[in-house]
Amino acid sequence: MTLDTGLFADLEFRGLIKQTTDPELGTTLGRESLTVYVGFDPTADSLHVGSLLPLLVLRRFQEAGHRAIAVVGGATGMIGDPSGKSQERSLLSAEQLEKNLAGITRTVSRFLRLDGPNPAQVLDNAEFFRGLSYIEFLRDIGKHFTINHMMAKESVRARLEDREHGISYTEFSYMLLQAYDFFVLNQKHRCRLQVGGSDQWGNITAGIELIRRMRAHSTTTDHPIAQQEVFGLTHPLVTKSDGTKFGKTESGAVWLDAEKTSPYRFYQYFIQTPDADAVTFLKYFTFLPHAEITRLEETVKSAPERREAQLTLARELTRLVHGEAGLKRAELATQALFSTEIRNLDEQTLREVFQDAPTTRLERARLDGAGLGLIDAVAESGLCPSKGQARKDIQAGGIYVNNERVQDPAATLGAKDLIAERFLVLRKGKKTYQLIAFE
Ligand code: 383
Repeated sequence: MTLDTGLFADLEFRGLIKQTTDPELGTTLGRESLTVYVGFDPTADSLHVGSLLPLLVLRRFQEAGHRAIAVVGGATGMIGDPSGKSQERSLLSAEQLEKNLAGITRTVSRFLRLDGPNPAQVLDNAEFFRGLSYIEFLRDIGKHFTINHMMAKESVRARLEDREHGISYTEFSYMLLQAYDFFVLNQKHRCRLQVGGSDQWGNITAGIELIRRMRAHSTTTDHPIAQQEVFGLTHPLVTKSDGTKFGKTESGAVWLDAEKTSPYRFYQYFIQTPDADAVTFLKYFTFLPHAEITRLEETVKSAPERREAQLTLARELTRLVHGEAGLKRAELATQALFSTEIRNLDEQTLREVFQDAPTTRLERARLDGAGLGLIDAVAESGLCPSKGQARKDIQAGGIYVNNERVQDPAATLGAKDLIAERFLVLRKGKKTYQLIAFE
């Protein structure tokens, strides 16, 4: 596989480089194929969009001809990384960990190419610790760290200063585990670069220090990579200009698994990206050529109302994460939200689209005979506060049934109006929705 010498410049253009341990990293990456790794702890059963950034960085390395390794933290997940956390974590049960590990292994694997030329590898660091006793670890690894040095790392320092919460010996030791991973990967897989978010800087540099010391103390000098430099690279943590946390919505995190966050929800999240972040996110999360990103940057300035940058971002990312079919579904659902195409949605999609809309349950028998009066439906669902108000709003043309305006206050609703055989969508004005479910 030929090496793409433009990788480092591409990462720079995309704003993906926060810190490097050596300014010469770019030169090295342009000269030789390195093995690079990123680690993911099994804190949940899937990854959320925050972890997509390092995952895509890893993929950029792979596509540029470097060897990619994703490490899943079967061992480190048992401890919990204190980096960036203001409080001690609660330990996960063995059962939960196993489930999470399977989940994130599956998710990670979806974003890297595991076959063909230059395949990526997914390794569990529980393997690195198998058979290593506590006494051995303290003697061989712990001896290379001074407490003084460990205490100066940002992740630990913040918690040491907070007397109320403090930090347990367990979490304090976390950085040694991650450092040991890098050492093992360097020895066994010739890994020479660790990438992570800027919260990982302390752990990454601890690994580099450990590798140097282990080499200095090693009696075997004939190891083929014993003298080769090892590097660290961090990317910025994703933040949003409006102060909200990236990847969080009112209904929870935005996950990379369709069962946890539907393609529609995922798409909607990115459609709502503020103008000020649209270009940053296009750079971070898409593989679009630089010229196209620059063109979209212009459109944010010249025609922000068209939201072309957001549309492109949502489309590219939904396709990347949920495939062409997932994107289609998300786009159809989005169009249906404002058009009479809503009648063609299936129950699952309808529920997704109206997840946050209030739902009223009515008896199915209400649709029989002469049918359900529109005024009654509008008032009973709470869309209008009273029947009088309902009549006024209907006459004024502000009420829609399945996105179709109905101006006759005497209108009735029957089985023929149902979507997916049991729903009606009432709307008042531009975007106040009410779902009625008949049962
Ligand atoms: C474990 C073993 C290693 C190397 C890394 C790890 C995991 C690492 C960690 N990472 C975060 C996580 O797992 O806790 N100690 O939730 C996040 N990462 C990536 C990225 C990020 C970091 O998975 O900044 C955001 O996603 O590095 O917070 O040998």
